[in-house]
Amino acid sequence: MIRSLLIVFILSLFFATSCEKEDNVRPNILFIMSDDHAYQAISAYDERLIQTPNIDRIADEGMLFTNASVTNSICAPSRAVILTGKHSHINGKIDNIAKFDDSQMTFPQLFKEAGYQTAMFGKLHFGNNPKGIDDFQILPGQGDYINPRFLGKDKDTIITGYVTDIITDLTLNWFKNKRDKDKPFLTFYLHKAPHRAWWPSPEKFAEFYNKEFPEPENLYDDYSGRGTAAKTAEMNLLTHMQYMQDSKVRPSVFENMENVEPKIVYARGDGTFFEPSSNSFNNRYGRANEEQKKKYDITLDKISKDFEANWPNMNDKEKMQWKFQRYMQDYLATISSVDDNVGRVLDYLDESGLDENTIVIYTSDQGFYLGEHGWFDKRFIYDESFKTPLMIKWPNQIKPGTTNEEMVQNLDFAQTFLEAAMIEAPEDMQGESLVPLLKGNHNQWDREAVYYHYYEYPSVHMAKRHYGIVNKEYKLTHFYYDVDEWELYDRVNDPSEMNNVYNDPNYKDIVVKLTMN
Ligand code: SGN
Ligand code: CA
Repeated sequence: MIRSLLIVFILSLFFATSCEKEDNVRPNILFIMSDDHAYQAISAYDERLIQTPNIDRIADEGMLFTNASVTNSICAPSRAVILTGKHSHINGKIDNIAKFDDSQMTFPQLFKEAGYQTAMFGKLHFGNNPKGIDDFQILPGQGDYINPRFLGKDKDTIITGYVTDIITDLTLNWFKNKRDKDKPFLTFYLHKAPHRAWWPSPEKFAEFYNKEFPEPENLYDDYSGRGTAAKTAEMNLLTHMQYMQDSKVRPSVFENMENVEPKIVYARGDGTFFEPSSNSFNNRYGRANEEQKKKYDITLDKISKDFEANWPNMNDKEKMQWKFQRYMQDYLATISSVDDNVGRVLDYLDESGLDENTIVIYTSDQGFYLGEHGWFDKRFIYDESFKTPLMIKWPNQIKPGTTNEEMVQNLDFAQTFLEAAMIEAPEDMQGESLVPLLKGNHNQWDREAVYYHYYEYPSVHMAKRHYGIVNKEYKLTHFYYDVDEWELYDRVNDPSEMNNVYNDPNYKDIVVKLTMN
């Protein structure tokens, strides 16, 4: 009797310690996501526009995915796909307007149930009470760059300063002062930058003004090789980008000038229309206090002066060039702040020793056009907005400095994190865990193609509804709703997607094969 009691006692001790151990073993997860961050603007992918040494650290110490994509290239739907592990037509958040049904399962809830502590800081885009999150401070909707308002679990606050710095301060404060050190964490660190209208901090605004950036080869694209959707989209720099709200020419400048802004009426998703007005400048700049305004004014004055002096003599090509440079200066300036701040968080993980057992992910809710095809914005299945940056570091599991070319998607994130944390994923999630790829077991990965579907039309930027299938060699897409047009791109021979070869007899077999898939 005494002997068997002793055995039970020893066994229970063994299980108690091994369970405790297990909790130190389960990895922490830090999910970093920016809003509209093009892979062309991360030096780990492309060094032509900007150096991002801190974001690159994640790739240097981990794995860089060169073929990562989204299932639906628009903000809130992408976030819903990430949280649910389900395509838009299943999770219901098909566009920025549809309501997110928060009675459905999202992966943070599973982490919380499994004993993880969960936190979220920055831009979520929908809802004001993310499920399964213990502690949060999130921007309402799109949020503001300057002196932003945050929704907290208990109260709302307006915090003075620049949004990218503040989101980082909140995240670091949570790590240092609020985190329960006995539990593993799942932390969302979600930047608003570099979303339109690309307001940098005053310091970066000044630093990037006057820098000159190389133009993409197809900046002056006339869309002749494409269908109606590319021709009618309202996201061209020359015809749809606004001097006042985007290029930041002061509203007062326009009082003495006529017919400057391209005439544009934006459609809202609910079928109503609006014209961009000086409010779009004033509401943003107007958030700054006097001290902040003084700093912004130095660069704003230079922009307006340059515009007033030169615009009347510019031809269309020069206007395009002027807008492209202004766009890149501000867009990249906001990214420079993101990079500095990601560096602060990575430094903290290193200094605290947390880095050793923390998976760090850097991604964006989708890609973005930086003048390719003459465009800004996203939405289309064409590469710059279909693809998204993705890099993951996981010490002792991922070989540092590796590159992966598989067709992975944001749909895969939930199952990846669940497997890494040894939590069972629900059967109805639709992605694939990336853990085998992260661990170098490529033979366990057999995906050949991915599915894409964009729904938000008619709406701002007027990108028509379409769905498609993409593999490493081809992209087949169908534009529908108010058109019925098919497009096929040869991704190997025409990587910039300038020529639709759907009707080219040489590609007949490919079309048949992809349509049957
Ligand atoms: C705003 C922007 C658009 C952008 C949408 C959606 N206009 O309407 O350019 O496409 O958000 O962006 S702005 O004048 O308000 O800047 S998303 O990232 O939220 O999907
Ligand atoms: Ca976005």
